[in-house]
Amino acid sequence: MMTRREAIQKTIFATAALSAGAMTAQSQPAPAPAPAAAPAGPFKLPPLPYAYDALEPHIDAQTMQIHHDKHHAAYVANLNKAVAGHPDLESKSVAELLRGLDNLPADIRTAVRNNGGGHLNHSEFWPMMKKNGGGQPKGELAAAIDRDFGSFDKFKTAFTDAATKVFGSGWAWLCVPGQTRAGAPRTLTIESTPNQDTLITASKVSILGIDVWEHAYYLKYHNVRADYIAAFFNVIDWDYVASNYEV
Ligand code: MN3
Repeated sequence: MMTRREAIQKTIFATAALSAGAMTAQSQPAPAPAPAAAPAGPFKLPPLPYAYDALEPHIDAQTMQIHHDKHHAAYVANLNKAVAGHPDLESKSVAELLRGLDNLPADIRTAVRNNGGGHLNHSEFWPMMKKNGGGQPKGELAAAIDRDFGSFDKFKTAFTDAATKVFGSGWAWLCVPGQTRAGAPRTLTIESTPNQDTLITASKVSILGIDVWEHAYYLKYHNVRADYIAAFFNVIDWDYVASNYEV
């Protein structure tokens, strides 16, 4: 079963694919992403919802191209490899596979954890950014950030701190509880996960995340993760993040 949020994201990815196609048809200066070969298997690489250079100068086009077309594509290909020959698993969503990790055959559990997690994390990550992003959220999310962190600046400091402190490769996230009673406050928290682990089994839903693997920033920022984190705030699509909060 897909959750409502997963269903909405599916629609967003599909819409993004259409608009990326539409941009190509017009005279868009930068080529829209066109992954070379669709990987064999049930899992597909979602198209980047903007051109490779859309996030320049904050995140460079070459990093985006390699990150999406090589790294994300590899997670998808390796996830397909892992479930090949398991018809019962091939029909599940990546979220269902990750929720049921403990029930998977032991010989593919780690591959699904790493590559399924990589596929899900990156699929969530791309639409959290946009050309001319940045600024601050509005509306319900802005009020929740003030309520739970004190101010936007205090949130920014806490999120930056969490992203800075991820040891090695991983992610920092702004989250809401996975399930709350109707009418209960949906308290925002900041979490981090190592490697390609997700929050899917932690009863948390990530509404914003930053990839702090070196592959996300090394070409432009080298070892200076702090500069990449600061730049990331210039590309956040707060309307999209707010829509994640309001789901
Ligand atoms: Mn990555």
